[in-house]
Amino acid sequence: MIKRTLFINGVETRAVVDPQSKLSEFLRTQMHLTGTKVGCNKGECGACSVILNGKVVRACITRMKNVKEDAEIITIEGVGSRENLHPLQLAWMVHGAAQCGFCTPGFIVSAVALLEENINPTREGVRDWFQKHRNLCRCTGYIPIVDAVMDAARLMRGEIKTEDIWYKLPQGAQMMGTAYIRPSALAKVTGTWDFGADLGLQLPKGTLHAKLVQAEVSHANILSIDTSEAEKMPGVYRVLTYKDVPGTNRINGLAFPQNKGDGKERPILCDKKIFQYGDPLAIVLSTDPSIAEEACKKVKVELEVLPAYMSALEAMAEDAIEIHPGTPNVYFDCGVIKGEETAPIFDKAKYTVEDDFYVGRQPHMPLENDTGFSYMDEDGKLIVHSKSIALHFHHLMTAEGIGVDPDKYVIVENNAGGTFGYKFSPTMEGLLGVATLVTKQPVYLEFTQDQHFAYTGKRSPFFMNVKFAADEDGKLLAMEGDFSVDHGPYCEFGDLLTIRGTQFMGAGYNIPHIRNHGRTVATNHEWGSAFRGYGSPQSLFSTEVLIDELAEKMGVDPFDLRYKNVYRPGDTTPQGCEPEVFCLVDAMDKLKPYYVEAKAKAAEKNKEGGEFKYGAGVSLLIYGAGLGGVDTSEAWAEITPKGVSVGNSWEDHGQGADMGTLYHAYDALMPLGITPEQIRLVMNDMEKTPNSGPSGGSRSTVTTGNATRVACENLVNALRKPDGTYMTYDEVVAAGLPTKYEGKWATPGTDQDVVTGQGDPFANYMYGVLLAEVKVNTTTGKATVDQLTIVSDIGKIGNVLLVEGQIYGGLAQGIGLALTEDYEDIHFHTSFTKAGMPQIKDVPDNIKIIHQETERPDGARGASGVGEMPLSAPHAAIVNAIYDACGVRITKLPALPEKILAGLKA
Ligand code: MCN
Ligand code: FES
Ligand code: FES
Repeated sequence: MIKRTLFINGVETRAVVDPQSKLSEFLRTQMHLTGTKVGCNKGECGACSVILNGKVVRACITRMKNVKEDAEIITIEGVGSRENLHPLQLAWMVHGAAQCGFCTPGFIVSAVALLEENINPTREGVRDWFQKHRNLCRCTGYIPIVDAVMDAARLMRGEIKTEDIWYKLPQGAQMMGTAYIRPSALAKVTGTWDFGADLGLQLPKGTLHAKLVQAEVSHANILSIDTSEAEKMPGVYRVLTYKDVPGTNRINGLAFPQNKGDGKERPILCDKKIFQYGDPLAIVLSTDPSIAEEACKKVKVELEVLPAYMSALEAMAEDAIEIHPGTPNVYFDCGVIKGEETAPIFDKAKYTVEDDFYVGRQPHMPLENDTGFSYMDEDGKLIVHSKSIALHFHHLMTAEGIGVDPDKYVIVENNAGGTFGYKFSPTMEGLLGVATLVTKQPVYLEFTQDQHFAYTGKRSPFFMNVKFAADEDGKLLAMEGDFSVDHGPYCEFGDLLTIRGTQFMGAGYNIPHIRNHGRTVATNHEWGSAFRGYGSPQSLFSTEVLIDELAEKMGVDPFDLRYKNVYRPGDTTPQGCEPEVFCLVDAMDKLKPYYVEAKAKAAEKNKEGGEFKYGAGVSLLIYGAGLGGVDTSEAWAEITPKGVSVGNSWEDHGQGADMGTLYHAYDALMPLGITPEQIRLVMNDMEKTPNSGPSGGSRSTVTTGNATRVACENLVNALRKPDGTYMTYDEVVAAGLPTKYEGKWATPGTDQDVVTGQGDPFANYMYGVLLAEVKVNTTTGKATVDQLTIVSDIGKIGNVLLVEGQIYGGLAQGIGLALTEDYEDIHFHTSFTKAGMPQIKDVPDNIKIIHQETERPDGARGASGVGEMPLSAPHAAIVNAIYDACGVRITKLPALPEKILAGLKA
């Protein structure tokens, strides 16, 4: 131990610390300053940034022995308070620069040091600073963050005042369509928004820490698991294996009836087999996490290692054994049969084009690792807190496996530091549930970054072969497709994902005749979970690159070829139904001048010669809002003495469910004349909030937004008096009327037929057209995105900050998907850097968003969703631009420098 006198946020403190401990641990656990977050815990993300003696340091890689006597430390708690915000905190709120908010304290602290050094930085100077200090953000695409720093600097220089930038809702105005600041922003910028690990530190004394024994091979039969040594270790409370699980020990993957398996192949704790690297084999429990960790090493596992099939193609080989004995590795098939037989059309068509495509295992990389905890409440209910974005699904999927009475089981969503879809699957709910149900003790479990990479789902790779046939004018006549989806060993939502392939290959264009066939394949790679875009980034990549190939073959401009074929009245989607609106022609008209300019600019620069080649590429961006078929949601509204409480389970990854709920509620409650501050949001606790469905499929605005509006309207209608005024809370109670009213919503739509793919699955779609401008270094092969211009049409905008934040963030993830991101190598792709997450300088500061607001008939007051559209196909525009620049056609992502270089050499 060492003794240190420290000045923390200006307060002199005497601390006794382990010299080997980390500054982040000291601040969080000893000083209870949990505003400092820990993400990677490896020095790569900047979430833990603090100022130490005037310099920004990453507290997770700063050992206490290196924190000198009398050191001055500033954490987010010392930057500003709720009552007295620092200009940076204020500007962060105004610009919507905190989405999930996990990176926010680190960024703000880092920016404080920047502005202390230079109060008048350029935008590029700000970007250089965050690059140098490794501040990563996965949500915002960085642009709102730079905007916030620039405005904070102006505030500090006295050039503008708070009133100039602070959004104030005009009296009597509706909130929808404004830049109203989200309710959680204040807590996020002050470091008081508690995530799972922060709540974990506040759990009662005696809480057990769970550590996992996990598989280190990808496929094996389990011969034995011996926990005796581990159990003998002093301080170990209990070691649990499959034998201790009270329930069926299976997660219910909610398989489609056409699935050849029963969907119950994922064990909570492995019993007979290991199906993938990272599978959990035992849970060690101790009040001391380091003892639990040590004891894990003492658990002996005897295995018979089996061949591991690390791709769909390997698992489909004739001699491959069944990963789940009794269920074929190819366990689900679906397709599209639209119009006439395509073979004769291909025979006769003037132009045909065919290619193979691959979009791989993009990792989600939220800054916050998976974290949760569980306990029995005083009524004997099992309560699990996690990052679930599908509370009611996960309840259904895990209750039987854990062995808990569904009526005595509740899931609560903790504030989440981003999920991007990985938490559409249960991760630790089963493990926590079993640990608490067996021991009756509170249990806390947090994944390290390595565990997070190893035991959370990834984007499922698609292997695709696609063909287009077109007439002499370039009108598309037919499409044929064949694709295999590598979904890892667990089928959860893999069938639905494969159906998405049939919905988005060729989407956006009128293709009268289609034959498409997709199959879902079990492999031993990481299990596939939802990832923002869910099937569209894979599908659209194939057709959005293929259309460029067709244009090249025809000798026409790819923009013009798209323009000729995009949906117009009378046209139909691959599902054979009319799109709900026809907005792509207008969107392309808006983008055209930018495209022409970009092409001219690139040609000009290319004429100058040199190492770099410049190019421009385009793609359509499309996603359907909803789960497919009829999609339902529920909410409630209740009058209280203080105003109105509004309840729903609009799970928040960071996208802004709080703000979405607030504007839907406020506008519906306007007749009551209440202020936004009088609306209390009660969200994401199954004990209190109804089944609003998951926050996936960009469905929540349409479904839960509407359910929330209906609940509030029902309340308003119930309170209306004959003279047109409204009852107060006291009057309602005195009249003996109910105070609480439900709202329900169901989208129209029909499930599509699994074999023919025909139906009308989505009430509405989100559309975009994207222009990417890139440069390629012909010496290194490295491609860089210089500029992006998007025309976005998501119907009516709910909140400008949310929508633009979603678009910037989605596009930034698209840059990663296009150029760097991967989780193919389970032993290498295990950190943000190695897995290719874009830093600020990898994302251009130049992203232009042009809004087109075509009202959606079945939207939420004209709005569709937005979350997934910007990640549906930006990588296709980028890859098309790479081809335009240097003639290298990348069809298998990511477009790493070595692939481009090999293409250049060839
Ligand atoms: N919104 C709006 N106006 C519209 C549509 C939406 O203001 N016309 C706002 C909504 O209020 C919400 C956000 O935009 O705050 C996204 O809304 P919507 O598209 O309806 O999607 P969901 O709320 O269902 O969010 C889920 C979606 C998905 S599926 C993934 S994955 C995703 C995403 O949103 N993961 C995210 N965005 C994310 N953003 C962050 N920061 N972190 C994630 O993990
Ligand atoms: Fe410290 Fe990531 S850099 S948590
Ligand atoms: Fe930056 Fe979520 S707001 S990581």
